[in-house]
Amino acid sequence: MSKPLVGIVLGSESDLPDIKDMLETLTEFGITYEFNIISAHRTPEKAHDYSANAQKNGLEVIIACAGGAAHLAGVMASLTPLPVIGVPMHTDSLGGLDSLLSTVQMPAGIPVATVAIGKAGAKNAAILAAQIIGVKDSALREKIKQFKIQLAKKVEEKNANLKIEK
Ligand code: RP5
Repeated sequence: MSKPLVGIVLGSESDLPDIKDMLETLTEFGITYEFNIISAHRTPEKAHDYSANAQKNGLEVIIACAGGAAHLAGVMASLTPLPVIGVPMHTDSLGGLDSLLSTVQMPAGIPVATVAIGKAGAKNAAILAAQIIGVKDSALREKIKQFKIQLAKKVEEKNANLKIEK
């Protein structure tokens, strides 16, 4: 089996249900991935090691998903030259606004490409990872183009059906 290109890290097992679409989307694009539960706060040494060794281990993009005081993506980004996508997970307490702000508000010098809160963001993280890897992979770029064509088609079909119902 080929080595994973995308390293997904989750702050907690409780984040798992919201990343289903992310995993499916990566699979649809034929992108290999690995995922691990690593917490910036509960397993800080492991977070450090994972990020510091990510490039050496063959990864090209890291997707970090965390909720609440969500420092995981920032910690990942601080230790690797690889692009890091941050997914702010939904929280019961503040709806994920806490996760969004703590993921997106990075200090100058350490960017995290932050996507939307929760499931939509998780799916978009997979697409963005595909687009990053697709810069040097024309076959993958073609798949992304086709994906966008299909998205537009689905909207047009829905619009056509609406007209029939009118
Ligand atoms: C974060 O804290 C995790 O990413 C999760 O979204 C949130 C709550 O974690 P649990 O208390 O459910 O393990 O680290």
